Order: sequence, then structure tokens, then C-alpha cells
Amino acid sequence: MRLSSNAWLGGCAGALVIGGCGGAGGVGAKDTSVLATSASNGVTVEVLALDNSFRSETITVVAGTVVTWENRGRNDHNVVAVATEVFPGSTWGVAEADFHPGQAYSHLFARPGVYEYVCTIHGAKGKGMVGTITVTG
Ligand SMILES: [Cu+2]
Repeated sequence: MRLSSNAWLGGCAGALVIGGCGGAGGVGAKDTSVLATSASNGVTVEVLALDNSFRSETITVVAGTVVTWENRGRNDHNVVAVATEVFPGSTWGVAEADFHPGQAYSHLFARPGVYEYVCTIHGAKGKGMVGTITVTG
């Protein structure tokens, strides 16, 4: 991303792709938690769903990174976010009906935190087919 060429916009250059300066994350947003989010940084990190594990099981990305899961196995899998105190309403993830072999699912991780997930077909929280994404600020 060439921030320098857009510097005259007053620091909102990074948000243009998402929908301009006036939207979520812009100056004056009422919800302070929104201010902690990052627009897409253009980076995509791939996680493979295999039979029966995620590769890589543990990744660390910068806020604003898109994580794409690809089902490279022969079986259906899913990606189910494990709710935490910090993110009790985690709604990202993909059901097995939309994650057959060869299919992919992407999610933009905009806020720093530790995001655990599990394939509920082949694992349970903390064991089996599980993964962790650490998002740094
Ligand atoms: Cu699975």
C-alpha cells in the first residue's frame, strides 16, 4: 500500500478500500472499541484444513490481516470460533456445508486478541482439530 501518495487525505488512506473515512473507525466514532480495529492491511495468511488438523495450527498476524482457511482434506470440516470473555459473541467461522474439500473461507481479523477455533467434527476446545490465531496491534 502506498500511503505516501495518499498522505494529503489526512491519514485515512488506509481506509479507502473499505469504504472511506466516514465509516467505522473514523474520527468521531461513538463506540471506542471501534477505534481499536484496523482496516485491511492487504495481507492474507492461509491456513490449511487437513484430515484432521489445521496447518499451521498456531499463527500470529497483525490486526487487519485476512486469514483464509482452505479445505485441502478429503473430508468435510468446519471452523467454529471459541467464545472468550473478551469476544463472547464470536460469530466468525464456517459450517461444514460451506467448507467441503476444495472450498475456502476468509475472515478479516481487525482487533488484537487471541482467537481460538475448533473443527467440531474432529475436535473439541483444546484438543483434536484446533487452532489459535494471535492478532497483534
Ligand atoms: Cu475437521
